[in-house]
Amino acid sequence: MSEIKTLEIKQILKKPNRFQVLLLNDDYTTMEFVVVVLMKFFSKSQEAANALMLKIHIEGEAVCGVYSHDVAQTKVTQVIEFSRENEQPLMCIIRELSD
Ligand code: TYC
Repeated sequence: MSEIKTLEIKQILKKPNRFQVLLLNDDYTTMEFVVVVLMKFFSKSQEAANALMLKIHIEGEAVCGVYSHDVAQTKVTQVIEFSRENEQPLMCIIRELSD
C-alpha cells in the first residue's frame, strides 16, 4: 500500500486526543471558592464538588473533567481568570491523556 494511502487511513482511524483538566491544591484558596468553581465550570453537583474539593485538598490534585484540547484550554483560561478576579491563587492545568 502506498505511503500516502497508509497516512490517509491512519488519519481516518486516529482517535481524537483527550485532555484532562486538573485543579491543584494550595494553602490560600478557600474551600468554598473551589466548590463554586467545580459547580460553575465543571457542572458538578454541590455534593460532588465538595467531595472533589476535599480529594484535591488531601491528595494535591484531581481530574475535574476530560475534554478536547480546545474545550480543555478554555476551561483553564476561564478558571484562572475567574480565580484572579476573586483574588484567589487557584491553579488549573491540562494533562494530555496517553491512549
Ligand atoms: N487547601 C485549601 C485550604 O485549605 C483548599 C483548596 C482545595 C485549595 C482545593 C485549592 O484546588 C484546591 N483552604
